[in-house]
Amino acid sequence: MGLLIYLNGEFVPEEEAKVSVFDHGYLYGDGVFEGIRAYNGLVFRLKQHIDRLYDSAKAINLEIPYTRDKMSQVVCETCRRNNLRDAYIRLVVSRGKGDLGLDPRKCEAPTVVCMASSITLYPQELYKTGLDVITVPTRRNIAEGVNPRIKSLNYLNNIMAKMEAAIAGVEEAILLTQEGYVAECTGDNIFMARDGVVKTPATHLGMLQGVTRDAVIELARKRGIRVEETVLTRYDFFTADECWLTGTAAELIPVVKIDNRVIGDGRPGPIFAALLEDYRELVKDDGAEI
Ligand code: PXG
Repeated sequence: MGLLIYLNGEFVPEEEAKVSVFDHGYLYGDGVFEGIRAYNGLVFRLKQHIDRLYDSAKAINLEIPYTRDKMSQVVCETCRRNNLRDAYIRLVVSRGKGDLGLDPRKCEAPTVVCMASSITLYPQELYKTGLDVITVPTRRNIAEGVNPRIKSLNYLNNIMAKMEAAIAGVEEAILLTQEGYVAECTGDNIFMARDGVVKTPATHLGMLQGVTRDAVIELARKRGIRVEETVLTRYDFFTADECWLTGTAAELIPVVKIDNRVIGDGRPGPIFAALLEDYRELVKDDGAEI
């Protein structure tokens, strides 16, 4: 059976969930979105995702025509209507239907879509063996352009990086900032551990402030592990004891090779393993009820 999609105030079968070709989300990538996950009837950190959606919209001067409460209800209702207790949820708000010019003022009203489906998990094997990643030529957008803090519908920067990783035959790409500091991966944040200290790039360098990233920082501190949000270079990662990525879909996934340098002993490390366990516990009760 097909999915029921929330589209501008109605639930419609997926074959009928259609958006105008004049929507500026389609024509220009003018819009914002969220990727959210529900575990056993709880939408993980829904408030943080909704807040980030509204912040992204604010940054591009897009007024979402719903209150945050209403938007949260839309997310839960979409799960309910599709009988999903474990789900991957996509919320999309685009500028709406306009004319062929760029001018967002000509767009009638934002298009609001919510989709929820069962999640396709990463192969379990990868959590044991770890990923092989590279740094790619495409740099992360500069903050003075489309700020990477905005989860906008324009993901070409990340898609170019993903292609470069695929060309090199590896699973994921690390994007550097314009200055050459490590920023993040194409759809995940990045962490390292060295001598018992956990480090991750500071968000002011230009990256998405991941909900998973924030949760992992909290979990590490709860364990009494020192966490630094700082400026990190490729060298810091080459010489790390451990490295992992964080994201809604991946949760925490280990990295064992960067630009052909083996990280630590080439196997997922103990801090990663402890934090993944903590995270999997956290998602059991840190969420909004569907
Ligand atoms: N950085 C970027 C650029 C992202 O797009 C993250 C980090 C991790 O953020 P969260 O809040 O999820 O911890 C993201 C979000 C997918 C997919 O289907 C994933 C994202 C975006 C778009 C699609 O895998 N990740």
